[in-house]
Amino acid sequence: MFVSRRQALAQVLATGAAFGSSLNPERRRPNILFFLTDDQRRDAMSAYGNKILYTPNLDRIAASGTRFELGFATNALCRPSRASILTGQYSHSHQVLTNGDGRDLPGRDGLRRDQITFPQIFRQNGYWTALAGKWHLASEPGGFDEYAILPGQGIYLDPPMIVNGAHVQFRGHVEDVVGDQTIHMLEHRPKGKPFCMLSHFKAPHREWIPAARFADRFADVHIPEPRTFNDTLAGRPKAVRDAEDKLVDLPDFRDRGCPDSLTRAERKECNLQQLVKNYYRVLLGVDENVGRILDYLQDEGELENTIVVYTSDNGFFLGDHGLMDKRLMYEESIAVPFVIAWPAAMPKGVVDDKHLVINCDFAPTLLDLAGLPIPGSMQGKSLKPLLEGKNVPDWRASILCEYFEYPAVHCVRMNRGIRTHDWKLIHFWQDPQEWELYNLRDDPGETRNLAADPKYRQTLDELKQRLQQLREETHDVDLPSADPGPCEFGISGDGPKRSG
Ligand code: SGN
Repeated sequence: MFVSRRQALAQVLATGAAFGSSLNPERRRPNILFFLTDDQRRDAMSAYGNKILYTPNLDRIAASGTRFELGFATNALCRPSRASILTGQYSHSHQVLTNGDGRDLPGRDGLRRDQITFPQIFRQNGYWTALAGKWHLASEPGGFDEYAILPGQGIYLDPPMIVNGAHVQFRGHVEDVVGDQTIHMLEHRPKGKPFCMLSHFKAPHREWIPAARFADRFADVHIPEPRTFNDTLAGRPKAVRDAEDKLVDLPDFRDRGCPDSLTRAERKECNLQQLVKNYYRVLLGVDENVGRILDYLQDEGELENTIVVYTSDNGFFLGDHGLMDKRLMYEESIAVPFVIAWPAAMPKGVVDDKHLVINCDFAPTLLDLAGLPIPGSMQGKSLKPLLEGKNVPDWRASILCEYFEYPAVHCVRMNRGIRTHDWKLIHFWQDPQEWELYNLRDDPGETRNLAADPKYRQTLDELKQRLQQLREETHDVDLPSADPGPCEFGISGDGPKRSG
């Protein structure tokens, strides 16, 4: 059962009485367990209301802490978002702007080992730090005592990994391997130190290959069409209409149940069924392995004093607006699961649906909760007062999102924008420039672009100004806005779309 903020505050005071001081890090330094998935949208978890996908272990984390309803990636792309999580900075500050695929901006590929990250600071302060799973940040992981990473995107079956610099071949499904590696590292950790363990699953990233034991799940389930499935994209920028991310064109299921003989309408529906079912199946593997890791820590008596985070690098379109993939600034693409629990010291079962929180907030929050100083380079805010159930009247009223990977797979042009509680403004800032404006209260599906409507001129101007302010506050600079020309990467990165 979920509790109100007032009840949460009462819980903090009660916990404080029991433990001496509720969030007093001197009591015993908390461990950190950071779960990160790849492309998991916010509602792909039963605690967030999913009625088809049941994720009891992910929900366990939510039940033992705070689940944020307004948690967002500031860049809906893997590598930049991961860099934001680690550094607490926006993409334009950490400068990991793209995945490095396609024509990248020179010198801006991957995270440098000298960039300040939260694991590095935990390590400098006596923590044992480790990483298992997807890294994708090009460089060798810095700030870890131990690591076992998937090279690049990793693969689903029998994945090779790089273990502390050495190439090792593993057998089995990638989520089980990441679960095993996480537990193995925790078992062999130096027991006299607190730990900071990052467990980064590959799922539910493309190409959605589930472990054999989940292959038949949802076979008899009909996946309902999302409310914007048949969005014609009328009134939307050419940049949106031209993006190579239309679900009907997804070729992945041609040999997995959606043959070429289908009509376009049939293929779109077939792709929806196959995509969502397989996306959910690979998440069942994550849920099970998260459960194993939590059980291990519980048996060890460590779970109570471990701060557990569960989140994803970005969201994903599952047929919304007729699309797949992410990169655009619509809700499904930027909204992520955002859960933080510290059973020994923080209120349990809290739902925060008021505060806008972002991936840059994780690093300062974890440092703050552990009583460590937050470096000035970090641009996110500590969520500690929110987690304590305190009222923070001057909390941020808008967030900045950005995207820079063009031309590249899916051909989504560079864009940036801001989201407030009620509005969203999106700017495709390279020539020819285009704008989108949505009223999220009246039009939560983001289908009516109001940018050219004279009635909303004042709102548009105010939001433009606020976007500019946010950029200035976070030291963003203008990049060349010349038309970058056509994109020929297509929906699979191998040229213009293949289906007719
Ligand atoms: C691959 C995928 C794309 C996906 C990018 C980025 N194609 O290129 O669909 O957008 O990764 O994903 S695939 O056929 O090669 O899987 S990200 O998670 O790294 O941002």
